[in-house]
Amino acid sequence: MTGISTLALGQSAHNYVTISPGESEQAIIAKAANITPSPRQLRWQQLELTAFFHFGINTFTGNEWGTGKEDTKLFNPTRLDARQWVRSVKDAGIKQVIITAKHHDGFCLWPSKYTEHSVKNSPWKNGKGDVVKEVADACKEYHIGFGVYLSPWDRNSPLYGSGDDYNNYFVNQLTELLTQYGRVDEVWFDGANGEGPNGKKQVYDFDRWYKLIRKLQPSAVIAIMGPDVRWVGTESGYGRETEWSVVPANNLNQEQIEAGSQHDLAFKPQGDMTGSNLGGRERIRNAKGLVWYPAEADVSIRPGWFFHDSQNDKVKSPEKLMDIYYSSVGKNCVLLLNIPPDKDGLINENDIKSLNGWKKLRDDTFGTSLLKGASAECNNGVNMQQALDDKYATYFTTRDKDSTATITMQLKKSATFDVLSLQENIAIGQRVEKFVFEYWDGQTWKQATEGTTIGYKRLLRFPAVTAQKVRLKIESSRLNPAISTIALYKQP
Ligand code: FUL
Repeated sequence: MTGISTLALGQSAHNYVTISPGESEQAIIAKAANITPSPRQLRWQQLELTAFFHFGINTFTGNEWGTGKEDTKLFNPTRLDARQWVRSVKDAGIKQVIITAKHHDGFCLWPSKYTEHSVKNSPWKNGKGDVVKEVADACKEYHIGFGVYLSPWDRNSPLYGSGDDYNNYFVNQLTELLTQYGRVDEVWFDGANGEGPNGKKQVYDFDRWYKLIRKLQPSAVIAIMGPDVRWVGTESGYGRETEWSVVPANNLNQEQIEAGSQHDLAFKPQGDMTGSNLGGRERIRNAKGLVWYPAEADVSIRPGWFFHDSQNDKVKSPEKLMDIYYSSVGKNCVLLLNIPPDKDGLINENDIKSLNGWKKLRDDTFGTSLLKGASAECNNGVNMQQALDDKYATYFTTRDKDSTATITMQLKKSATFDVLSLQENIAIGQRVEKFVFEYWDGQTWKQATEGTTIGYKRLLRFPAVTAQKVRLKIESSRLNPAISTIALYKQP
């Protein structure tokens, strides 16, 4: 037996810690290194690719933000086929979708009992249709995850800005979505919050909403204005070089944490989400608490979030989507790519072409790792080979909790490569702070690439190199690193 099983056994599943005044930096760093995702967060992270479907009254008016005064009669997708939507994204390797059940204009894509502003007063299927159901059913049929976007900001509801009355209305709608469509895997709350008709800002009862979701759909992650998934800070699809999934949570409330199973409800999104490094040593040194709060990078395949005919020639190319992929999934984020259905209720062929081209580029790059079957050595390491197999759960680590290591790998024969893929086993923790990747050119070691954080996945591109011997130097880590994957590829 190696040290692995003991390590894993010693790992208690927890995704937050509190820090007492006066704790040393060393103690704080060790705590950070042992924070791990909750099961729902781990499942979500492993999806890597998710999709948004922005669809609603805006699809028919050409707006991005509706006013809430739109005539429900405008909603009339004559060929709506949610199976085509789900198939199109599944074919591109996407593992979960989120439908905008209600955007800021308040128009509901399902026949909510609590408003007249919905599909039930549209000509579509004579008011008998339910888009949310069609999407949920298609996800079940194609075995992919299903999520809902419910905009807290509602420009149609006369209750908006009233306080409790609006929160009750919101809870009623949320309950419909969480009880009528089977399993829900993600609930996405937007940050936009405008004024109600009385000129007052609505105060959202987040705690109540979160508790309801935990009760009705315990495996769903709550994203953005929620405790499980953090907005990366831009809508470009590009993440940051240094992306820590463990970040400060200074408003963790002791009492609520001690209350046990609902501990994470105490955590509310806070602070600046756009800084260049949210979880580095200088950021966590003075934290009062730390939490596993991983980043989601959202972006639309088109300039707008909703479909506009005028943007049919502005669909992002496969190459652009590939660049986004390297800069989101390849930077420890989950990518949430929006593909908006058109007025007919179908995904446009231009979008499908791009999605398929992007999938092909990924398939052509990430086939078999060139390190498969290579030998690996590391004088203070255990289970070197486990970093080279394709099982995520098995991993390389160091003896004695060493925080540096050099793993030298010898390929069976010389190969040309230009992409490095690294993964930490985040069920153990996110630990690596700095690494360098080098190749032996026959005379000396030369640097191919380097980086700071790894996290769930780090992809790095570099000018093509031909070599038979390579090494990964982990120069700094918060605790012994747990490396699931070291892989090399060649771009087509
Ligand atoms: C933003 C919204 O205002 C946009 O319309 C879109 O839904 C995007 C995903 O989030 O905050």
